[in-house]
Amino acid sequence: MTLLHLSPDVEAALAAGRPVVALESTIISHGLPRPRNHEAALEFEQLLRDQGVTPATIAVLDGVPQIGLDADGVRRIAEEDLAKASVRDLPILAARNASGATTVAATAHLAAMAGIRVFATGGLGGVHRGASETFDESADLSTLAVTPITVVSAGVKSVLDIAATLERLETYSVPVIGLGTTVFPSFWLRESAFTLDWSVESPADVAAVMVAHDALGHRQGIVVANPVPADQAWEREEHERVLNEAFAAAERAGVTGKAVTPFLLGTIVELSGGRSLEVNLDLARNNVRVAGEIARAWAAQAG
Ligand code: PSU
Ligand code: MN
Repeated sequence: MTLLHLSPDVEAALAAGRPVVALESTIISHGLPRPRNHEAALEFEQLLRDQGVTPATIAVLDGVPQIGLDADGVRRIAEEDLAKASVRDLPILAARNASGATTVAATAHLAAMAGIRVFATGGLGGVHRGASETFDESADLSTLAVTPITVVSAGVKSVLDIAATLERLETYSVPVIGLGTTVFPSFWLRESAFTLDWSVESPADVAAVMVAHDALGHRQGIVVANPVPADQAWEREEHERVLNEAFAAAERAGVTGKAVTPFLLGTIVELSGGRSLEVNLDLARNNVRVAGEIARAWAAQAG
């Protein structure tokens, strides 16, 4: 059994202490529609290369966790119907030589195993609305409690229970740091009803927090909340209307469990006539760029 396969680029960059940023594959396989997902996967990688940062898109292919994909690997996560794989699914995929697109949790876990310290995604998973009845809470949170990686996201989607998600991150001692904001963003919108205790002004400030985090012996993740730029955010009223309709559709369709997030995302793209998708892509690009800058600052202080 091959534990991890590092692409030659990623292996060389890590060995030399050059900046590397992990990218997840569930956003490509399940979070974005085809064929835009394939273009997006390639674009996110290119944005990092343009910054002098090595991209490490992570997925499990034929039983082997891949840290960095070649062109065919990127095509596969975009075109094949891959299972959505969280941390608990990894040993099963490995033992059966099966493939899966990794969630934030599984990507963070594998990236940290490979020694990668910075990760860009769109939105973090969290506590679902109604979780006090259903117990539906993403393993993204429990994984970040035990995984030393800095995740850049645009907050969590307003389809989740944001208050409960922030409480859980507090319980797990995962720092949540606003980048240029003291308000927690809600994915398509720059704001939510929740303020943050801590805000920093620059990617270098985040790297400084990472250094202190390590020095204190902390082994948790760090969440960097990076709001979508104002001119790219979704219009608030349209956002409210579409979300309400999507929740109603999920209830009518009887969707539950891990199918909920992909269902809502797909329905929201449809009901918004593609507008939510454009915002999703813009915020993800923005997170990738910021993660690249954090990785550069991190590599600079280490070297
Ligand atoms: N948020 C997004 N797009 C996504 C996801 C979250 O904006 O595609 C995916 C991520 O991979 C995240 C996962 O890790 O959904 C969370 O799913 P669940 O709630 O089933 O853990
Ligand atoms: Mn769930």
